[in-house]
Amino acid sequence: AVPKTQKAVVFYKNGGPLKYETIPVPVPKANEILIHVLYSGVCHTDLHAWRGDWALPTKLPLVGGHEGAGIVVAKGSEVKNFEIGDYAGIKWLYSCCMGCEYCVQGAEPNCPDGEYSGYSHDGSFQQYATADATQAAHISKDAKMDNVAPILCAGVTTYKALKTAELRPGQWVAISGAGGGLGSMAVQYAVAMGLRVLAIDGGAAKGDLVRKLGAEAYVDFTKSKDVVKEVQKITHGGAHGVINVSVSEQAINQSMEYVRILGKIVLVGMPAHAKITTDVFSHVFKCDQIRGSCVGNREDTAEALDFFDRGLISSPVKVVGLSELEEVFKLMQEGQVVGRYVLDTSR
Ligand code: 8ID
Ligand code: ZN
Repeated sequence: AVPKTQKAVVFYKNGGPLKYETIPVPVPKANEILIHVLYSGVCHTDLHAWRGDWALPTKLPLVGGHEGAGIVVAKGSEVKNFEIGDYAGIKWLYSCCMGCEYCVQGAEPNCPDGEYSGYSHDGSFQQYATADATQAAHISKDAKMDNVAPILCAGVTTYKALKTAELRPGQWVAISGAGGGLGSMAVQYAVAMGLRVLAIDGGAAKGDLVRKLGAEAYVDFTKSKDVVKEVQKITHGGAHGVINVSVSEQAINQSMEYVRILGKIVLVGMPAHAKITTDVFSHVFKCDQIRGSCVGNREDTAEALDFFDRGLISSPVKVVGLSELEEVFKLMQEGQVVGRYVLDTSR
């Protein structure tokens, strides 16, 4: 039976206390499923949301989280695509209108009427969360729940970002911020897609991780005298594509310099108030392209999960209790998270 109350992490103002408290279990609307969230990844977006880093305001009070993996325990009257007992995932895109010009061409994350889990709709930092059944992810019964959780945002997002870069097997992709949550997924999807990976991040622990995940080269931005020159040297002329998943304006601007002639710069990480500056002359002469990439649609989600199901992606997770979210945010703020933290909602 579904309980009436549950544990959640709630904040009442941006940057305010993160309260581990007892709140009511939400009741699913006609279009929703109720998911018993077993594990939730902690994405840097959750930290941005709590701090209020972006121009887009969050709902308040808010239960954050958008990488939730769990079991369907109840469903609304209109739901046809999930049964009780199915495994389901909570993604960043809670819902979209499905009818606008962007939705109809599959650009669901770009819907102007989109709602976001853990941002405008209470998310996965609670034991029971509601999800719009159309957007909720279908998770295989064979999946390990703590490992599959990071696929729902970090995996989907980096897989889609790599598609957005339109690279060919054998080309170099630089992944800036490679040792973090998104980065450690990006390295593996890139390898699985036949790309050569140059990873950029800071410190020996992240270097060890990205090499283990298949990166051919590692540039440590805390040690390198000149990141741009080093990347250009290793790749013999610059990376064909760059996936920017760092939370650093400087790193993003460096990628404009070390990208190869005709290369593609994909923007994914969103440091607060960051601007990209580019020299028009070199932009024109290089004919490089800057492209934004925002999570993925339902098809990207199913494909990203399929790579995981086939054993091509392993999640470098550390599991801690839901009650420890504040400590995870602290480590993340300091750039100390290697791979992904996943919260066990039972403790
Ligand atoms: O759809 C999207 N576009 C999307 C989806 C999910 C997340 C965007 N994001 C955004 C988040 O909001 C955040 O801004 O992507 C960014 C990264 O999220 P994350 O991977 O969850 O964060 P993390 O685990 O903290 O990893 C960030 C890494 O960047 C490194 C850090 O060391 C860390 O490993 N980094 C930093 I900070 N400065 C760097 C630099 N100068 C750097 N790496 C290289 N060079
Ligand atoms: Zn995320």
